[in-house]
Amino acid sequence: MVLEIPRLAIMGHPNAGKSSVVATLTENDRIAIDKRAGTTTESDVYPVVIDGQIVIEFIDTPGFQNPSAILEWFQLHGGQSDLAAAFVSAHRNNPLFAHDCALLEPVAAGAGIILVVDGSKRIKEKDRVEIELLRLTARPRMAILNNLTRQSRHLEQWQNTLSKGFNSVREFNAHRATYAERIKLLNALKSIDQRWEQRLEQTIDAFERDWERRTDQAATTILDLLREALAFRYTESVKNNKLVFQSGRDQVKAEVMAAFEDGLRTLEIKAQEQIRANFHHNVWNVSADSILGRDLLSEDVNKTLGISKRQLAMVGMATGAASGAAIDLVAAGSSLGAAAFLGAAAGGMLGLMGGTALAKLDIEKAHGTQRFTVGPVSNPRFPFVLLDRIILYSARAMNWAHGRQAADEEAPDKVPDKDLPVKGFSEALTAQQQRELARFFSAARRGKVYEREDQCRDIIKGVLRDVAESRIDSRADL
Ligand SMILES: Nc1nc2c(ncn2[C@@H]2O[C@H](COP(=O)(O)OP(=O)(O)O)[C@@H](O)[C@H]2O)c(=O)[nH]1
Ligand SMILES: [Mg+2]
Repeated sequence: MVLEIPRLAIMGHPNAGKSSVVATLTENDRIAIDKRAGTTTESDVYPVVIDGQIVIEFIDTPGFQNPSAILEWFQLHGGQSDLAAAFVSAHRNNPLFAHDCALLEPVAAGAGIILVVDGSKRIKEKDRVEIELLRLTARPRMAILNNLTRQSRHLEQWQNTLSKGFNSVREFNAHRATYAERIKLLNALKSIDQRWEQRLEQTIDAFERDWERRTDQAATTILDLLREALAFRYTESVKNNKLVFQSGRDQVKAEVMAAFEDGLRTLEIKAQEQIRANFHHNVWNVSADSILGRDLLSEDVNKTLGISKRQLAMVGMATGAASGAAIDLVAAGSSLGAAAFLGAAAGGMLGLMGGTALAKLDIEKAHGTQRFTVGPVSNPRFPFVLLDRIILYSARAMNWAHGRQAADEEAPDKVPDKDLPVKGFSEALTAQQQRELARFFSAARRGKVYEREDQCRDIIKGVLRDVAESRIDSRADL
């Protein structure tokens, strides 16, 4: 059976946050927030498309202008079965009512209603008029308290007033709402009107399947990143005549090391772009002082993320030190620990993570040239750091409300950065899970396929699900 697509008109005062609510519900961060003044006379339809099918439509309406004229007419024509439709057909050709018709048109055409109010403001007479006239439309309707300035003084009064005209009244913050809260909102809507139950059920199913698929896709991106980053090497052949003096050799070493590090950074950025697209983000800024704004290879990131020394030692034992921890700082023959070399060349900063070299530098002599190769990563903590960082990024992508957009960083409710998580995610895994990942890492370093990769995928998906449910980052401005 093909059911009609649910359509919901988002109504309310100008500046109540209607467009922000639509942006969050449709995961569309390109909707113009704040641009449409109260004079706009058209409604914009925003469909949600999953698998090429429209599963729900939200209609961003112009704000109410003169609701008392509509209410008066409704009260005079109380006998009509569908007041919104009757109002529109009676006033369609009257320019004086153009705005009111535009406003009621989606409702007249059968849409359900979501009224958005700014719960931080005091209730005015105009609000009561709107509530009453929407009640008279007899459409499935829900009211949303979008608490713009986080004032709770008036919330209870809003709840009481709204519940007179609406079957469901919910707090829903357009800037903070997560996937789970979006689903809860649709579920609440489903239960208020039986006629809508089935179609919304279908919509919710589609949302849930889509989210599951995106979580799986994110896990694929993360596994690919780890595999590619851990197998990554950078090689450059240099003519012997450039290597006669120590300074020439030092320069080449610094260059290949820098190129190697940039290669790792590029792989991370590629994975981040995939994650961002997967969760439909086009505009967002990551604050420079967050752990996501720092350089991947900085000591800050290394200190904050990854697993503890103790855990690392246990994991190292479990994998028979195959992680390569043993080879750092070795400077023998043509093979130099990158840290040892950098200690001399760059003050010991570059290539070091937690006092351990990131990777090994090999120099192979051939006819008239020398081949410098850096990689693969030998630092045993690095894969856990890289994993934690991409999970942190995913957490942000999963939980960052699309209605918030990027320009919001000056907003009064911006959460201070001190709420940043101080630990990585991998540290909270069980020893067995860490060992499983460590085995995958050591296979990846050798460019081998890990036969139990599915277990790693499950571990990563488990972390992503936790992150989406506990909204780890919507509190912290990552
Ligand atoms: N702090 C905060 N600001 C919000 C929230 N929702 C909307 N706003 C801001 O309120 C203003 C009006 O929002 P908009 O969605 O354009 O309202 P509309 O006129 O009803 O469509 C914009 O500056 C938004 O960024 C919210 O949940 N929290
Ligand atoms: Mg708007």
